[in-house]
Amino acid sequence: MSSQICRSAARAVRSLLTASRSSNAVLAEGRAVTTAAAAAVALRGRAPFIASFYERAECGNASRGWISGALALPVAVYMLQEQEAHAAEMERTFIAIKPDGVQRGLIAEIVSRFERKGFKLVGIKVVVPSKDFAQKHYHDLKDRPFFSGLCDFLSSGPVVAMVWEGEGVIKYGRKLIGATDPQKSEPGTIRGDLAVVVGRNIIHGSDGPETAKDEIKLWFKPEELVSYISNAEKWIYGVN
Ligand code: DAT
Ligand code: MG
Repeated sequence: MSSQICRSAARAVRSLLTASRSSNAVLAEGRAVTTAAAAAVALRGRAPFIASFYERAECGNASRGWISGALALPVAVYMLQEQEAHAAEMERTFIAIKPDGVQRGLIAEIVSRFERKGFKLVGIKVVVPSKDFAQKHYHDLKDRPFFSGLCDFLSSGPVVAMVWEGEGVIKYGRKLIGATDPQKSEPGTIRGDLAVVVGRNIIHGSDGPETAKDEIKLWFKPEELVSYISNAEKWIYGVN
Protein backbone atom coordinates (compact mmCIF):
# COMPACT_ATOMS: atom_id res chain seq x y z
CA MET A 1 0.00 0.00 0.00
CA SER A 2 2.70 2.46 1.01
CA SER A 3 4.77 1.61 -2.08
CA GLN A 4 1.66 2.19 -4.15
CA ILE A 5 1.27 5.59 -2.55
CA CYS A 6 4.95 6.30 -3.23
CA ARG A 7 4.54 5.34 -6.89
CA SER A 8 1.43 7.47 -7.10
CA ALA A 9 3.21 10.33 -5.40
CA ALA A 10 6.19 9.99 -7.75
CA ARG A 11 3.90 10.10 -10.77
CA ALA A 12 2.07 13.06 -9.35
CA VAL A 13 5.36 14.84 -8.62
CA ARG A 14 6.35 14.33 -12.26
CA SER A 15 3.07 15.79 -13.47
CA LEU A 16 3.43 18.57 -10.93
CA LEU A 17 6.85 19.39 -12.28
CA THR A 18 5.55 19.33 -15.84
CA ALA A 19 2.85 21.76 -14.80
CA SER A 20 5.45 23.90 -13.09
CA ARG A 21 7.56 23.95 -16.22
CA SER A 22 4.68 24.98 -18.41
CA SER A 23 3.59 27.67 -15.95
CA ASN A 24 7.19 28.84 -16.06
CA ALA A 25 6.85 29.92 -12.46
CA VAL A 26 8.57 27.52 -10.12
CA LEU A 27 11.57 25.95 -11.82
CA ALA A 28 14.89 27.70 -11.72
CA GLU A 29 17.76 26.21 -13.74
CA GLY A 30 16.15 22.78 -13.63
CA ARG A 31 15.97 22.83 -9.84
CA ALA A 32 12.54 22.11 -8.50
CA VAL A 33 11.31 24.58 -5.96
CA THR A 34 9.25 22.61 -3.53
CA THR A 35 7.78 25.18 -1.25
CA ALA A 36 4.07 25.17 -0.64
CA ALA A 37 3.69 28.48 -2.42
CA ALA A 38 5.40 27.15 -5.55
CA ALA A 39 3.19 24.11 -5.59
CA ALA A 40 0.14 26.31 -5.25
CA VAL A 41 1.20 28.27 -8.32
CA ALA A 42 1.82 25.08 -10.26
CA LEU A 43 -1.49 23.56 -9.33
CA ARG A 44 -3.70 26.59 -9.76
CA GLY A 45 -5.90 25.95 -12.75
CA ARG A 46 -5.14 22.23 -12.84
CA ALA A 47 -6.44 21.45 -9.39
CA PRO A 48 -7.83 24.52 -7.66
CA PHE A 49 -8.85 22.61 -4.52
CA ILE A 50 -5.29 21.37 -3.95
CA ALA A 51 -3.85 24.76 -4.85
CA SER A 52 -5.92 26.33 -2.09
CA PHE A 53 -4.73 23.56 0.24
CA TYR A 54 -1.17 24.64 -0.51
CA GLU A 55 -1.96 28.28 -0.10
CA ARG A 56 -3.42 27.56 3.32
CA ALA A 57 -0.33 25.55 4.24
CA GLU A 58 1.95 28.35 3.06
CA CYS A 59 0.02 31.30 4.42
CA GLY A 60 -0.80 29.82 7.82
CA ASN A 61 1.81 29.59 10.55
CA ALA A 62 3.36 26.17 9.89
CA SER A 63 3.76 25.30 13.54
CA ARG A 64 0.19 26.26 14.33
CA GLY A 65 -1.29 25.17 11.00
CA TRP A 66 -2.87 21.78 10.44
CA ILE A 67 -0.06 20.71 8.15
CA SER A 68 3.47 21.92 7.66
CA GLY A 69 4.85 23.07 4.33
CA ALA A 70 7.28 20.13 4.31
CA LEU A 71 4.46 17.63 4.67
CA ALA A 72 2.19 19.46 2.30
CA LEU A 73 3.94 18.38 -0.91
CA PRO A 74 3.67 14.58 -0.57
CA VAL A 75 0.17 14.79 0.86
CA ALA A 76 -1.04 17.09 -1.84
CA VAL A 77 0.53 15.14 -4.72
CA TYR A 78 -1.17 12.05 -3.36
CA MET A 79 -4.47 13.93 -3.28
CA LEU A 80 -3.85 15.12 -6.82
CA GLN A 81 -3.33 11.55 -7.95
CA GLU A 82 -6.53 10.50 -6.21
CA GLN A 83 -8.41 13.29 -7.94
CA GLU A 84 -6.97 12.41 -11.32
CA ALA A 85 -8.00 8.77 -10.85
CA HIS A 86 -11.45 9.93 -9.80
CA ALA A 87 -11.75 12.28 -12.76
CA ALA A 88 -11.02 9.35 -15.07
CA GLU A 89 -14.12 7.56 -13.75
CA MET A 90 -16.36 10.51 -14.54
CA GLU A 91 -18.77 10.25 -17.44
CA ARG A 92 -20.52 12.98 -19.34
CA THR A 93 -23.94 12.88 -20.93
CA PHE A 94 -25.96 15.17 -23.15
CA ILE A 95 -29.30 16.33 -21.77
CA ALA A 96 -31.69 18.70 -23.57
CA ILE A 97 -34.87 20.35 -22.36
CA LYS A 98 -37.04 20.35 -25.47
CA PRO A 99 -39.18 23.32 -26.57
CA ASP A 100 -42.22 22.07 -24.62
CA GLY A 101 -40.21 21.88 -21.37
CA VAL A 102 -38.81 25.37 -21.93
CA GLN A 103 -42.21 26.90 -22.79
CA ARG A 104 -43.84 25.24 -19.79
CA GLY A 105 -41.34 26.83 -17.42
CA LEU A 106 -39.72 23.55 -16.38
CA ILE A 107 -36.05 24.49 -16.82
CA ALA A 108 -35.30 25.03 -13.13
CA GLU A 109 -37.27 21.94 -12.12
CA ILE A 110 -35.33 19.72 -14.51
CA VAL A 111 -31.92 21.23 -13.76
CA SER A 112 -32.59 20.86 -10.08
CA ARG A 113 -33.32 17.14 -10.32
CA PHE A 114 -29.90 16.49 -11.86
CA GLU A 115 -28.18 18.91 -9.51
CA ARG A 116 -29.79 17.55 -6.34
CA LYS A 117 -28.83 14.02 -7.31
CA GLY A 118 -25.19 15.11 -7.19
CA PHE A 119 -24.39 15.42 -10.88
CA LYS A 120 -22.34 18.38 -12.08
CA LEU A 121 -23.32 20.79 -14.83
CA VAL A 122 -20.34 21.38 -17.13
CA GLY A 123 -22.06 23.01 -20.12
CA ILE A 124 -25.35 24.80 -20.77
CA LYS A 125 -26.81 27.02 -23.49
CA VAL A 126 -30.14 28.01 -25.01
CA VAL A 127 -30.42 27.34 -28.74
CA VAL A 128 -33.07 27.12 -31.43
CA PRO A 129 -31.86 24.22 -33.56
CA SER A 130 -32.51 24.29 -37.30
CA LYS A 131 -34.49 21.43 -38.80
CA ASP A 132 -31.32 20.20 -40.44
CA PHE A 133 -29.58 20.14 -37.05
CA ALA A 134 -32.55 18.33 -35.48
CA GLN A 135 -32.33 15.71 -38.24
CA LYS A 136 -28.66 15.20 -37.41
CA HIS A 137 -29.47 14.84 -33.73
CA TYR A 138 -32.22 12.26 -34.38
CA HIS A 139 -30.48 10.57 -37.36
CA ASP A 140 -30.98 7.09 -35.91
CA LEU A 141 -34.77 7.58 -36.13
CA LYS A 142 -34.84 8.71 -39.75
CA ASP A 143 -36.92 5.72 -40.88
CA ARG A 144 -39.61 6.16 -38.25
CA PRO A 145 -42.96 7.64 -39.33
CA PHE A 146 -42.78 10.38 -36.70
CA PHE A 147 -39.25 11.52 -37.72
CA SER A 148 -40.24 14.64 -39.66
CA GLY A 149 -42.75 15.80 -37.03
CA LEU A 150 -40.20 15.15 -34.29
CA CYS A 151 -37.56 17.25 -36.05
CA ASP A 152 -40.08 20.04 -36.73
CA PHE A 153 -40.93 20.02 -33.05
CA LEU A 154 -37.32 20.06 -31.80
CA SER A 155 -36.56 23.00 -34.06
CA SER A 156 -39.78 24.87 -33.20
CA GLY A 157 -38.31 26.93 -30.33
CA PRO A 158 -35.63 27.29 -27.70
CA VAL A 159 -33.96 24.15 -26.38
CA VAL A 160 -31.77 24.12 -23.27
CA ALA A 161 -28.75 22.02 -24.19
CA MET A 162 -26.66 20.73 -21.31
CA VAL A 163 -23.78 18.44 -20.46
CA TRP A 164 -23.88 16.78 -17.06
CA GLU A 165 -20.97 14.97 -15.47
CA GLY A 166 -20.80 12.31 -12.78
CA GLU A 167 -20.28 8.68 -12.00
CA GLY A 168 -22.82 6.65 -13.98
CA VAL A 169 -24.54 9.80 -15.24
CA ILE A 170 -25.41 8.34 -18.65
CA LYS A 171 -27.43 5.42 -17.33
CA TYR A 172 -28.74 7.14 -14.23
CA GLY A 173 -29.67 10.23 -16.23
CA ARG A 174 -32.02 8.01 -18.22
CA LYS A 175 -33.52 6.77 -14.95
CA LEU A 176 -34.14 10.32 -13.79
CA ILE A 177 -35.80 11.05 -17.14
CA GLY A 178 -38.05 7.96 -17.22
CA ALA A 179 -39.48 5.90 -20.07
CA THR A 180 -39.89 7.47 -23.52
CA ASP A 181 -43.70 7.36 -23.29
CA PRO A 182 -44.76 9.39 -20.24
CA GLN A 183 -47.77 7.07 -19.87
CA LYS A 184 -45.24 4.37 -19.03
CA SER A 185 -42.80 6.51 -17.04
CA GLU A 186 -42.77 5.85 -13.32
CA PRO A 187 -43.97 8.56 -10.97
CA GLY A 188 -40.90 10.27 -9.54
CA THR A 189 -39.22 10.46 -12.93
CA ILE A 190 -39.13 13.70 -14.92
CA ARG A 191 -41.42 12.44 -17.68
CA GLY A 192 -43.57 10.51 -15.20
CA ASP A 193 -44.18 13.62 -13.11
CA LEU A 194 -44.23 16.32 -15.73
CA ALA A 195 -45.39 15.00 -19.13
CA VAL A 196 -48.37 13.15 -20.59
CA VAL A 197 -47.74 12.13 -24.22
CA VAL A 198 -44.75 10.73 -26.11
CA GLY A 199 -44.68 13.56 -28.67
CA ARG A 200 -44.23 16.14 -25.87
CA ASN A 201 -42.04 14.35 -23.37
CA ILE A 202 -40.02 17.51 -22.50
CA ILE A 203 -36.51 16.12 -22.24
CA HIS A 204 -33.84 14.25 -24.16
CA GLY A 205 -30.97 12.23 -22.68
CA SER A 206 -28.20 10.24 -24.36
CA ASP A 207 -28.91 6.53 -24.28
CA GLY A 208 -25.33 5.19 -24.04
CA PRO A 209 -21.64 6.13 -23.97
CA GLU A 210 -21.23 6.33 -27.77
CA THR A 211 -24.39 8.39 -28.23
CA ALA A 212 -23.31 10.66 -25.37
CA LYS A 213 -19.96 11.28 -27.02
CA ASP A 214 -21.54 11.98 -30.43
CA GLU A 215 -24.29 14.21 -29.06
CA ILE A 216 -21.94 16.27 -26.89
CA LYS A 217 -19.75 16.79 -29.95
CA LEU A 218 -22.74 17.76 -32.10
CA TRP A 219 -24.14 20.32 -29.65
CA PHE A 220 -21.03 21.74 -27.96
CA LYS A 221 -17.60 23.00 -28.92
CA PRO A 222 -14.90 21.71 -26.54
CA GLU A 223 -14.32 25.23 -25.20
CA GLU A 224 -17.98 25.51 -24.19
CA LEU A 225 -17.48 22.77 -21.61
CA VAL A 226 -15.92 23.57 -18.25
CA SER A 227 -13.87 21.17 -16.13
CA TYR A 228 -13.89 22.09 -12.49
CA ILE A 229 -13.91 20.56 -9.05
CA SER A 230 -17.10 21.31 -7.18
CA ASN A 231 -16.93 21.86 -3.43
CA ALA A 232 -19.69 19.31 -2.99
CA GLU A 233 -17.76 16.48 -4.64
CA LYS A 234 -15.89 15.42 -1.54
CA TRP A 235 -19.29 14.91 0.11
CA ILE A 236 -20.95 13.22 -2.88
CA TYR A 237 -18.17 10.70 -3.58
CA GLY A 238 -16.28 8.58 -1.11
CA VAL A 239 -15.38 5.01 -0.24
CA ASN A 240 -15.43 3.67 3.30
P1 DAT B 1 -35.88 8.69 -25.95
O1 DAT B 1 -36.15 10.16 -26.12
O2 DAT B 1 -36.50 8.16 -24.68
O3 DAT B 1 -34.45 8.34 -26.09
P2 DAT B 1 -36.27 7.62 -28.62
O4 DAT B 1 -34.85 7.88 -28.88
O5 DAT B 1 -36.82 6.25 -28.96
O6 DAT B 1 -36.69 7.93 -27.11
O7 DAT B 1 -37.15 8.66 -29.44
C1 DAT B 1 -36.78 10.01 -29.53
C2 DAT B 1 -38.00 10.86 -29.39
O8 DAT B 1 -38.88 10.59 -30.45
C3 DAT B 1 -38.82 10.62 -28.13
O9 DAT B 1 -38.31 11.30 -27.01
C4 DAT B 1 -40.15 11.11 -28.53
C5 DAT B 1 -40.22 10.74 -30.00
N1 DAT B 1 -40.93 9.47 -30.19
C6 DAT B 1 -40.47 8.23 -29.87
N2 DAT B 1 -41.38 7.30 -30.18
C7 DAT B 1 -42.44 7.98 -30.70
C8 DAT B 1 -43.72 7.59 -31.19
N3 DAT B 1 -44.09 6.31 -31.22
N4 DAT B 1 -44.54 8.56 -31.61
C9 DAT B 1 -44.18 9.83 -31.59
N5 DAT B 1 -43.01 10.29 -31.14
C10 DAT B 1 -42.15 9.37 -30.70
MG1 MG C 1 -33.17 8.35 -27.74
